Amino acid sequence: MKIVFATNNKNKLKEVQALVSNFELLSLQDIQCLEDIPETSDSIEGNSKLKADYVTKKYDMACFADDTGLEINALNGAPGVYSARYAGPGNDAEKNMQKVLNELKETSNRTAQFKTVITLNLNGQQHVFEGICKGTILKEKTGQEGFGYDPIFQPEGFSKSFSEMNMEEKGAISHRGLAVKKLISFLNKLA
Ligand code: ITT
Repeated sequence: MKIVFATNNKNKLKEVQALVSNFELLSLQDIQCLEDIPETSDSIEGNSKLKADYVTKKYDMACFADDTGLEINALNGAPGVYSARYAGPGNDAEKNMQKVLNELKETSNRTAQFKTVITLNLNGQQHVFEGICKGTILKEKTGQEGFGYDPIFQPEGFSKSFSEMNMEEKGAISHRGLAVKKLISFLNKLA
């Protein structure tokens, strides 16, 4: 079975590719979808659906999309759905992390969670899978791996950041890893 993963984020594509073996993953490049897919919803769930629906409507293909946000408790769930553009347009990870670190300077509650919502469109039906990874925001960036907010996020039960983990370690416990495992187990039941 061939399924499009509707993402322009190469890191996400790599992470999911490493977890999937029971179906063939097509990227947006593979189907020549080179435009920016609008993410205009005010929720993570909504943007996940918008991205999957865009591809299914335009290309009539089975497709899933991932929308992810970092929710920080002391910031009332921000940056949340605005995680990519928290410090302004351009999806600048350095600026986004700096903004978070500045905002938490005076705060002792550094608890947070990553939330991924995957929407799958398959055979005219829509299915939703969620993954949550709880943790804390570190006081400074640590590690070289990963992307986005990984250098400042330490998952619960670990004493290192996501950026100090390799892709397999992160995938085993991460928000995306958990959501993708639910997706895979759903697809396995259909086979
Ligand atoms: P697509 O919409 O094309 O999939 P995106 O980068 O815009 O890619 P999202 O809107 O889902 O993806 O994610 C928002 C931002 O959240 C993303 O740009 C990263 O900065 C951050 N992010 C997402 N997943 C992450 C992860 O696993 N680790 C660290 N940061 C992550």
